[in-house]
Amino acid sequence: MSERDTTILFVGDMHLGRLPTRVPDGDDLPPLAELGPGAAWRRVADEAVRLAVDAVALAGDVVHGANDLFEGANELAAGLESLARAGIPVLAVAGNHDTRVLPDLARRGGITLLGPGGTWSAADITPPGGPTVRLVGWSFPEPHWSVSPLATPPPPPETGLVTFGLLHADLDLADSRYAPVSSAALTNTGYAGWLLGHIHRPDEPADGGRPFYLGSLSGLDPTETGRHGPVLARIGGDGRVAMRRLALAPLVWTGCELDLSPAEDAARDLPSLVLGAMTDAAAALGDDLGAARAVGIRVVLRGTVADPNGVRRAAGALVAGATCLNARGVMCFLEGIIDEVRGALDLAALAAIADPAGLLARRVLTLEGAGAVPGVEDPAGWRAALLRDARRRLADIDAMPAFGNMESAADDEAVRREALAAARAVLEHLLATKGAGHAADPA
Ligand SMILES: [Mn+2]
Repeated sequence: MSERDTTILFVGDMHLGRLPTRVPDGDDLPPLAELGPGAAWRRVADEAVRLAVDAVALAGDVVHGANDLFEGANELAAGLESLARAGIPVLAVAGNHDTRVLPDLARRGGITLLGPGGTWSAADITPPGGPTVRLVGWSFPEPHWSVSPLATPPPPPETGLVTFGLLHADLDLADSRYAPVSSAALTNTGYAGWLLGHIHRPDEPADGGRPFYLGSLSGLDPTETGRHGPVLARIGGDGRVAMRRLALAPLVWTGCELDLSPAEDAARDLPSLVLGAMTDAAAALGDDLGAARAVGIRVVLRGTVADPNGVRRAAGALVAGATCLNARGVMCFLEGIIDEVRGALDLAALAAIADPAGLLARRVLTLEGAGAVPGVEDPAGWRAALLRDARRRLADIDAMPAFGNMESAADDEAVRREALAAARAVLEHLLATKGAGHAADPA
């Protein structure tokens, strides 16, 4: 029996050389370079040294691409130097972004590349006093690769030796051009685990030898929400494996919804309502906040308000003003506001008159599913016809190369929501311009 556990720190897509998008210029925020992948990687190296791990393993897309090569290579080198000083080996596979760059960087030293050119190769980690752990990896041979990496089988696991697979691939998408691979087939290899790069949304570390995505090391844009960071694997002498994610990302993204219906004057009160929502969103992060230096928050506005255009103007001013607040000692900034508010309209009264606004109001009521609509004999039948028409138009848009596959997966409910939002927006605009026209026309 070994005297101690073997530990490996696994790192997902870093995209070194890139900077996070959608961070406003604000005096209160740390500089962008302190919030990006380079800063996240420095933290990983520091933590690896502090924990005295036995190896660091990188699952591809380490460097973003040839355009950011110098930035990326410099950032990588900073972390590799401190790991080398501490005697911690670094192993990696290449992804679709660093197919050519990573092997070149590995040749310069500091990284052992696994699976060069679409082969499988293994490296053993043999720390004194700890159990030996084998890493088996496969690297992208070309930026696009439509064949499963398992077309050539990886070496079978050896009895009594804990083996992990390290791979950059697209799980369970047979048509993918990014190394499509089946999760069941990976699980069937009998490895202790498969740690994957490519998809930036992190999964919970999986047990039972099942594959899971490490996720991007630090969220690169507002869609990359949740807890990001490396996964620490601890392997006991009895072969038991424990994995947990360390929330080391310097920048955390989150979102929240704000219902404006109860507000007395939503446009006037928007700044304080948004600040309240941001404070709640930061508090709701809990442990996901981890070691973050900044939090980007996207607020979705919902509800029915008297003055939707006033709300829109107030929202625009808040976003343009790089709104920041200090919550739990971390700077939280307003990344953006998604406006889904509706104007308070007397739709039935509008629909009773057959002018352009009234005809639109009839459509809105019908799409909302009203049982009776002024001027409409069979609302349910018309609703079905409206949706058929909307689907046909969306199919036309979908056929245009620039919008390919945009809405092809949309179901009837998604089409109804979109059509309803569009009809409401046009109706509100029509009424606003009509009102302005009247006011400017006293004679
Ligand atoms: Mn990636």
